[in-house]
Amino acid sequence: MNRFIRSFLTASLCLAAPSLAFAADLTFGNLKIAAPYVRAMVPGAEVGGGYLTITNTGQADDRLMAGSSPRAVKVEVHEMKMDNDIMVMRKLESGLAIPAGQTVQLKPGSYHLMFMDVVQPFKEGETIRAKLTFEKAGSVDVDFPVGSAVASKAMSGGDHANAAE
Ligand SMILES: [Cu+2]
Repeated sequence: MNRFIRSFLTASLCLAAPSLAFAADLTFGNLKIAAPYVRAMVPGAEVGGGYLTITNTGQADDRLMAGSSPRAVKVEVHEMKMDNDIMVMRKLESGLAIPAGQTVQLKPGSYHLMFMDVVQPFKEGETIRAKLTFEKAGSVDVDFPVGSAVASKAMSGGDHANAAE
C-alpha cells in the first residue's frame, strides 16, 4: 500500500471514530495504558465491560487489583474463558498479573473490567472515568471513551454482544 493511501485511510479512521482513535493513552510509572474503551450499554443493562491494553516496561511484575468509578457501584477484574465448552466468567479475586516486560490485553471474550450496578447506562460519545489500582504502581485515573454498540460488536469478533459479558 502506498503512503498516500495509507495516510488517507488513517485519516478516515480517525474521522470516523475520534474518541477511540484519540483515547487517552497514558504512561504511569512503569505501566503503559493504551486504547481504553467501554461498550455502550443497552437501556436497563446494569453491567458494562471495559477494555484496555497494559504494558509493563519495568523489571518487576505488577498486578491489576481492582477499579472504581463514579458510574458504577463496583468495578471488578474479570476473566472470561471456555470451561467444558461453556463460556464462563469469573472475578479474579487476586487480580490480574501484569508480568515485567509483557503486554496484557483486556478484551472481549477474555480479561475485562466489569462495571457492576451501573445506574446510568454508558452512552456512545460519553467518557467514563475509572480509577485502576495496581499492586505496586498504585492508582491511576483512566478515561474510557464509550464505543458504539456496533463497533463494540465488531471488536468482539462475534457473539458476545450482550452487555453482561
Ligand atoms: Cu465480567
